[in-house]
Amino acid sequence: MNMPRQKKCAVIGMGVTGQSIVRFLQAAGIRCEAFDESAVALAPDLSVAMHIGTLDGKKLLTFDEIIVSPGVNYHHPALVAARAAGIPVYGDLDLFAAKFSGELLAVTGTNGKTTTVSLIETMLDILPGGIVAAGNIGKPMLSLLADDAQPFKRVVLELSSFQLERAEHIHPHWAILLNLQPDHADMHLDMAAYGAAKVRLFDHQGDGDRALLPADQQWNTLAAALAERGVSVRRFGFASSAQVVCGVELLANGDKQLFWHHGDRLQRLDSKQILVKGEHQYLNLAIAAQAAADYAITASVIKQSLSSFRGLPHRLHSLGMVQAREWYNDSKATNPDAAGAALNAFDKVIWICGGLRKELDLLVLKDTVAAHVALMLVTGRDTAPFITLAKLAGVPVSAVGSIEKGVKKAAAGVAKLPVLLSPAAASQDQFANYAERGNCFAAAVAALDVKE
Ligand code: UMA
Repeated sequence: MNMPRQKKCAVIGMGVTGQSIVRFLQAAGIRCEAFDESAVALAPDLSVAMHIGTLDGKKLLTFDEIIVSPGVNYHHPALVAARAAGIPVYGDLDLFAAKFSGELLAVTGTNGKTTTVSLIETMLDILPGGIVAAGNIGKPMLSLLADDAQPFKRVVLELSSFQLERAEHIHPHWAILLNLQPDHADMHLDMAAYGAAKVRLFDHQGDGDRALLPADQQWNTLAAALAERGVSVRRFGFASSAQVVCGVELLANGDKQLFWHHGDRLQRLDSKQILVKGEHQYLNLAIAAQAAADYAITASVIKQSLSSFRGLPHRLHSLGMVQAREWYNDSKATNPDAAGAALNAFDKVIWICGGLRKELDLLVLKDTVAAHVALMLVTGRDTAPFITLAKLAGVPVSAVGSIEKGVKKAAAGVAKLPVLLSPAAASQDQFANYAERGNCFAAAVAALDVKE
């Protein structure tokens, strides 16, 4: 993007993204002012004119361009009005895409993004020039462009629907849509708009680029359109075929096997050699393996990386044996599909759930809960829909209020059964974010072991 020096930009939201945008613009000599609807603490070395309080639509109309953090709703009336007045309103992804000239890999989807991106980063880092991960994973992408003298050669971006929704120019050489499941109903107009945001990832792909899509039929039209443009389109899923190049297969003896392709050669790894739990995690690992194979990482390095991967905190992460049962922190499961995937990884489990439901339909979990849950302990604000779910699934349930009380009650549950925190809801009714909730759970579990 060519920015004339005299233009003036408004930067909306001063979290980590907003601050990285201000730094980027100032380094390019572009004037900017910052807006945030709450009081914020800026990094000590950052100096910018700040406007705190409800976004002032009239004031925003005095700027040439508006750059919006992902957590600020793109449909905020002040931003809608600015767009209607012809002012470009976009996010950090467009600024990044306009400047970054290296190899770009990008991962989107409702669930599994961070695990997949982390593993891709681990495996591709051994290539000359390495790779760095940024985006929704936590590191603002513009922070990678700070040093012009030593540009990154390769970047893998984790992209949320919010980042994609407000971007026009993203063009990854290697791109994947992991899945599309109901979530973020509070920020997108509807499910169709959420899906449309995700597939913007592929809008500018063409000859020589690579796209990986789920094997489900619903993606056939997109796959055909991309193939028509010369994109190498592959699919992933739960059975290998000519089209399905990577995924997870169920063997006749009930075991599961991860598979991916090195060129034409099929590679396999038995799930018994994997430390993480859950079919959904196996799938993320197989996809990361496919990315690594596409970038010519050897099969032995890939297998070693997958076998030694212990998983990421808050994602079906074992906290070990405490009081003769295993405890799992899956606090990142902020929607029903993510929680369902975790529940499916157990034969029977004591399930701690609940939080801010974001208007998502919990009843999709009815059969999974009936099959895998021995006791449901509901925490958080929106208890009623969880209790309805338990009743329809025929599972004993108790509303416990806090995570700490849930842990104490679970510790007294049926002997030896594992305990899973997998909320199926957002955390902001009681916590700043899912990580704080997961840490609270881990601390409560650790406290069980302290002798009084
Ligand atoms: N703010 C407003 N008005 C609003 C909303 C927010 O003024 O309506 C202000 C807040 O007061 C705050 C600032 O905006 O000061 C926060 O901006 P932000 O929410 O965009 O947060 P950042 O700190 O910039 O973090 C963002 C991503 N956050 C969101 O998308 C909500 C981080 O993803 C990401 O790691 C980071 O950029 C770097 O790229 C977090 C996330 O929860 C992990 N993502 C969602 C998810 O994974 O489900 C999408």
